[in-house]
Amino acid sequence: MDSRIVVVANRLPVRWVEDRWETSPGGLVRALVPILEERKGAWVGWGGVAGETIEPFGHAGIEQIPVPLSTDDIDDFYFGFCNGTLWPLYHDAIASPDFHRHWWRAYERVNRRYAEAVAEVLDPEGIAWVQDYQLQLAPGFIRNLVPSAKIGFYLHIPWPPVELFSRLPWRAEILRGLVAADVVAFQTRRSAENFTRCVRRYLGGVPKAQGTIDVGGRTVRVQRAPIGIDVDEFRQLAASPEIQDRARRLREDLGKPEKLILGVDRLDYTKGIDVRLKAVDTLLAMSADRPDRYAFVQVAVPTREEVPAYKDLRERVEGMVGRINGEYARPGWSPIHYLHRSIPLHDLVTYYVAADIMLVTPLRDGMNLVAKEYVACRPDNDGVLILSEFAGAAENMRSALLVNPHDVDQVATTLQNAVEMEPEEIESRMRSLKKTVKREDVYRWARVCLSALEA
Ligand code: ADQ
Repeated sequence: MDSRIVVVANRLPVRWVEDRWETSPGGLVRALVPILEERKGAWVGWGGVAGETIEPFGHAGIEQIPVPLSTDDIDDFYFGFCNGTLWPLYHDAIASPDFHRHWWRAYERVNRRYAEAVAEVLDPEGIAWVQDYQLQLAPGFIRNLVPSAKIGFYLHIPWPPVELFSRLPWRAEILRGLVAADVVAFQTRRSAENFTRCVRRYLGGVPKAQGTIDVGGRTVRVQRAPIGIDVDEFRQLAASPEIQDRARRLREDLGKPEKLILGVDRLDYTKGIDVRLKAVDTLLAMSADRPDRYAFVQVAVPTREEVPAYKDLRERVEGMVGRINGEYARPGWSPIHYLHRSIPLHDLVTYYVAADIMLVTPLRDGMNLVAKEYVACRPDNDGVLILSEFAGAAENMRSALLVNPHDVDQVATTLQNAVEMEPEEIESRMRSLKKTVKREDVYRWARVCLSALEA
């Protein structure tokens, strides 16, 4: 019989809505739920309310094991070490990472707590699959508690180059935590290579053929497994008459622009939203005779607002939106429509369907699912994707218009090219992008990762 799988992630795949638990939206959860149901799996993660202890419960055929986090844990572990140290460090130090010993102690303490919760439910030969940068010490702690388990780790964000990773005062501890896993997997080849170099430099690991590395008397597999989306879900929604109709009305509400340009992101400094606004500003300046040919919609989901760098970014972005609109708007028309909120899936897909050009310009991104969602929402093979070469998605989505987001002039010129692109070129690029997105969907990702663990 297949052994039981325990997924470990910062959050549970459910959220408390009014008076009951609901499965959280998102492709990752949808891809894993059927696998976990079939294998009588469990999911270990935080329940979402600080200071609350929740007993394990069943939901969607999965045993849900909540890990309690106090307000101090949230401050020092989540906002502190995870999002004040690791997030900026792993994203090319775009913002300066802060190093605090009390944050690190909280990271250790909380990782140990997750591992202990896993050990409670993991069979001796079972599979533990640990997700993301919040839990890099968990594989090591789980290994100590359940030595014969199969342990996998997946990093959703980039693994930085060795020169940047070296700054971390606890670099060896983090690496030791990770190499206790049997398989350590990344979004891109580049991340996998960076990680291998770090293990070699700081733990004396010896890389072997076929993506493995010998370290501490064990062989660890280092895998590349790019994450994807549930393509059919987006495709079906996008093709539905209701959404098509809503998209038409949205364009009318926006003043029937010739070209509707879209950005959709968490309001995060890694996403390059400010770069995008500068490029749109430049495009408007280049079309001074008829700027009202364009409308730019930016949907920005509030995120980590307790972290100072995120507050600064919000002020900067909103200041730019105000300045650009102030310069170009006329009664009844303004170039930028800025929505600072999370929107329901139907609305998101309506924006994807309505947009002629999708601008995805992160300064660094593990993968970027927004780029894939846009492609899946183009049933007629129209629409142009402009994609940063620093997003993991760029490794395979070569038919997008690739840009260096640090080069505002290049982004603006590329926007201009997208505006003028012939329909034949648009179609052939989109067809090729669709093939890639379809091939590397989230179900394949889950299969690839789990079969490596079961090998
Ligand atoms: P994120 O940094 O959150 O994910 P991304 O991959 O783009 O980035 O995923 C964002 C998700 O949020 C998408 O599914 C998108 O539809 C949704 N979303 C964005 N804006 C929204 C809005 N305004 N309203 C509602 N939904 C919105 C991290 C890494 C990425 C990696 C993913 C998955 O940073 O690099 O691709 O994990 O591994």
